[in-house]
Amino acid sequence: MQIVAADVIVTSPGRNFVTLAITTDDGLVGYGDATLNGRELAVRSYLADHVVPLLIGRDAHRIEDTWQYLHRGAYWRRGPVTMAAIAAVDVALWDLKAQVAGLPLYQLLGGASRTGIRAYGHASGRDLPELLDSVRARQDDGFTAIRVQSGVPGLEAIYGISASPDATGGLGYEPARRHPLPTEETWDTRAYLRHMPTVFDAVRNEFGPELPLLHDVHHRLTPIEAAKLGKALEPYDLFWLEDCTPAENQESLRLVRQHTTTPLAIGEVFNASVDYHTLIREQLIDYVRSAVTHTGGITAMRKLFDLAAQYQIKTGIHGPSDISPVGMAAALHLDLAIHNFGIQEFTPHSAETYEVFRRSYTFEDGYLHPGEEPGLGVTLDREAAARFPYDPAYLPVNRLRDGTVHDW
Ligand code: KDG
Ligand code: MG
Repeated sequence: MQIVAADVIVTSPGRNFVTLAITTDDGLVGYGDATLNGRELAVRSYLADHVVPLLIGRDAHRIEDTWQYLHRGAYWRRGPVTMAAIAAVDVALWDLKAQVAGLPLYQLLGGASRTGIRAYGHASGRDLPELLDSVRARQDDGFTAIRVQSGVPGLEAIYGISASPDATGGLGYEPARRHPLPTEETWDTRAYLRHMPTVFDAVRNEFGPELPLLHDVHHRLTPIEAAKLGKALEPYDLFWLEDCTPAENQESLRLVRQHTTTPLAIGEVFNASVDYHTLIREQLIDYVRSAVTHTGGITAMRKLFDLAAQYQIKTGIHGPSDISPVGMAAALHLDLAIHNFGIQEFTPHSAETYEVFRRSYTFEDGYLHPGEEPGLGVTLDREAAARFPYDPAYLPVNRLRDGTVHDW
């Protein structure tokens, strides 16, 4: 099975996506997601200029060899652009192998370990009444686990709550704004730390003790601030507290862990398993948050998850709207097959996105399933994609009240 073509397709059906389509001499096409929010064209160039020429003529069955060839062969390792590019090649090759086998991809990963993939949805509100309505709306959608993000009095905009209605008319999640320059937000740690326990108190009072609740701090706290928040939220029994500190300082999680039993999830900005070495070996986290799209594809994620499993650490694959349906499908095949599955983030895409990407995965009664089509079960309609040309969009930048740039 020889690779005869590899095309990088950048399309913007509601938001920007980068997709790699690998064609074989049998006429099969495999897809991989290489979307890097706000830096899409860097990955397009990495793929088109430096990877595609190396793929032509290669045996598409040699997945591990191709992964190592692109990783070790580049000499320059890791980094989000490189690892998103390698991920796209890897997922496209797994898609092809499963299509040739006539099996859904999860069967090649060991088969199903469960009947469905529990997903968590996003609830958000600028104030409490709006947030409580949003939690109800997610329950009506079928979600049985819900991430809670709330506005903070005195702060105009904050991560997790869109400044404007989304594609579906609701107060959406999408943080990337179509603007030539990033928008700016203001951050106040003390106001946030004071407010969040009151939010979870209200949500627990309204919805009772059973509903699993999650929260994303989005890298904004120091270790001691994160420890304080984890401790303050203990009475509300969170499923997880996500990215409580800028996690690249792995050792800082020792301090957080020492002070709180609130479960911790980290890793959506990581792109290699070495980013987790201390976190996993010292059991400083409970959930690994990498995206298949950003962490080297199925080949690398499988190894990472197997390492985590030995330390009773589970998975919570990153699944925001900037992971395309191709990246989402790759996550679902892994989720179904691995033993140490925890939960899957799921933010349904817009109708325009689903015009471009035809998918076999389903969401029903709170559970996702990748479907039974051979391969990944997602294809891209090139004519539809061409109707939505690339449109620059950036994630916001965060500043403290005195103007200092802060983690967003
Ligand atoms: O591109 C950035 C988003 O993917 C990120 O902000 C989403 O934190 C996120 C989440 O947990 O989904
Ligand atoms: Mg997050």
